[in-house]
Amino acid sequence: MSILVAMPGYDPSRWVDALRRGAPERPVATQAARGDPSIRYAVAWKQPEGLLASFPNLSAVFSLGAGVDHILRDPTLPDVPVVRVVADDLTERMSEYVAWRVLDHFRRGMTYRRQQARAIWNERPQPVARDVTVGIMGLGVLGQDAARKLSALGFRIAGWSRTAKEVAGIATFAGDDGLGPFLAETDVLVVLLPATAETRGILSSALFARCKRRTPLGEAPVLVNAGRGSLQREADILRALDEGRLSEASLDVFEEEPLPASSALWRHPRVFVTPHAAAVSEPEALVPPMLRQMDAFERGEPLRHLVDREAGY
Ligand code: NDP
Ligand code: OXD
Repeated sequence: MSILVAMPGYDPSRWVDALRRGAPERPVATQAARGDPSIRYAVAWKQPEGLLASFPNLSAVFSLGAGVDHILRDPTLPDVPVVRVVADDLTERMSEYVAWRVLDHFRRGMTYRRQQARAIWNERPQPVARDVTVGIMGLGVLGQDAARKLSALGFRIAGWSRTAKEVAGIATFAGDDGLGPFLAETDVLVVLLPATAETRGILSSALFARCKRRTPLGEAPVLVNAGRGSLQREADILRALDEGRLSEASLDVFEEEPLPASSALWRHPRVFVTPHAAAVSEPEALVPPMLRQMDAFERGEPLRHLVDREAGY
């Protein structure tokens, strides 16, 4: 009944310690010999291709994050359940990031920081939140929580998802047909989509061309992407900023991570970069529910927060 922690390139010690503290009876390994029959569960982040397929008694894979693209990209992934993170701790962290970035753009933080650097005293027009619509792409666990919190701050909220939904207080749109009307409402575009074959490259020139030209802030919409880097075409974002299709952007995720030093995004005056840090996975918060799931699974209960491998999230 051993647990393998597979997160190459990252320090696994806090995960291993939390697992050992929470379940001293379960052996925890960071390096398992390929084919080790004692491995029953894998706790994974970007596991090497082929590794999980080698364990004959693997029963389930637990993602270290809410996203699972890093697990599903392995073409040899065995046909076992994949569980993703759904946890208040991670959700709250993401909503903090989203509220921070939306408020900073909305209250003209970038402009005022530039002005301060040059001792410029120049008050800018400021709309109120009730006149501004935040459009959230991805109305799942994270999107809906961010929507509730932004709504409490007074913003109007529009949400876009793959399947139609009704969410109190939110104007909802779904699928290809809903995208145009959703963008027509949106002043600040917040992206909390998973990386799938369908969402790859969605943040492109074609989408920016369908966005509003002017918002209550007087300029083109703002983009905030904390979903995944594969959603965005970075050359298109830079072009949209320079051509006035986007006014500003906050990006937490990138086509290549770490973002290469040569990327123009680092230096663009209207881009705010964070290093995939919007909502970190904290072992102290995430390991206890993982262990409870393992115990429940062994009692014959179904696993929760399972990934739909067909849909890719
Ligand atoms: P969920 O699975 O709960 O929600 C995903 C949402 O995206 C759903 O509303 C889903 O639609 C929608 N969606 C998926 N595919 C499409 C599509 N083709 N068109 C339109 N909508 C689509 O995921 P979470 O909210 O928990 O997490 C979202 C993502 O956030 C993760 O996958 C991960 O990539 C990212 N993330 C980033 C972090 C960071 O630190 N930057 C931290 C944590 C997560 P439907 O409701 O119809 O299924
Ligand atoms: C996640 C992430 O998917 O941190 O949870 O990116």
